[in-house]
Amino acid sequence: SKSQLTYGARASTHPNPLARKLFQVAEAKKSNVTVSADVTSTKELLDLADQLGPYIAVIKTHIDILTDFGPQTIAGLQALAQKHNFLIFEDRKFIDIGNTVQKQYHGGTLRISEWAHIINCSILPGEGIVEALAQTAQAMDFPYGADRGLLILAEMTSKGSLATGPYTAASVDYARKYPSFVLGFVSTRSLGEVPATVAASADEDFVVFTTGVNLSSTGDKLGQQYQTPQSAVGRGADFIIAGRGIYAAPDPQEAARQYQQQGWEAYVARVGG
Ligand code: BMP
Repeated sequence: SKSQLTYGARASTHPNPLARKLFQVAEAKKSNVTVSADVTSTKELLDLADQLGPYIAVIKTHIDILTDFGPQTIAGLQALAQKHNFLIFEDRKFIDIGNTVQKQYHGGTLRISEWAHIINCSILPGEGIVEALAQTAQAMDFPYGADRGLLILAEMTSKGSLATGPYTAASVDYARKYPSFVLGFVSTRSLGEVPATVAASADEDFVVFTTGVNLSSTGDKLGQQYQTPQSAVGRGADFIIAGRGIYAAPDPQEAARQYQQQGWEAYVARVGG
């Protein structure tokens, strides 16, 4: 699998422009950290993005938990993404019929397609959800169409998750059918070994984002289950996603630095550095 290759090598050969950009950012900043900035006001979100910006490759938002979302939220995030060279991932988890998700992705109150480089979806509705979101991205004016990508939520970290077995295998099938829009997966491990129906192409290189990463806890009271950066990267994570482990730490900047260092060391070990 391509996970033995360096980010730099994957950046130079990947067919998808946004995947190339992701790997370039990781390489340039020596960071595979995505911070899950699950705070509830624009000020907290922007302060966190500015403070942690130097140490992260991607910021993951739940934009609908903000109490004061507005144009200033987006303008602020975009300016900080430029300033610190990180990408924006809106964790909206689209899950509906094609006609509805197109309206949720493009326009509406949140205008997600205008600012989120990366989005994700559940495949419970079937293959049509991937096709619908891909259509919306492709219809956007240059340069946005080329700068948008989807992660399929192929597994979940919560206790008793039903996203397993044939569901996870179908996620791989859909990713293989829409390679120009699907960057890869949100999953707890690389999915190369999953018995999917659609065969892999020779240049297949899915990007794996792994949530549920925490250095000091094994879970929460609501069923969250954690693994460490070492474990996640060892199992195939290209980008490790940490929320409370970073933003709820006594010193979030110091925590981000620590996750960056550990995530990077695990990556270097994986590629044989
Ligand atoms: P924390 O590290 O604080 O547990 O946050 C995890 C983040 O990742 C949350 O934003 C959650 O919505 C998201 N997430 C997850 O925890 N497990 C999944 O399977 C998928 C997710 O998107």
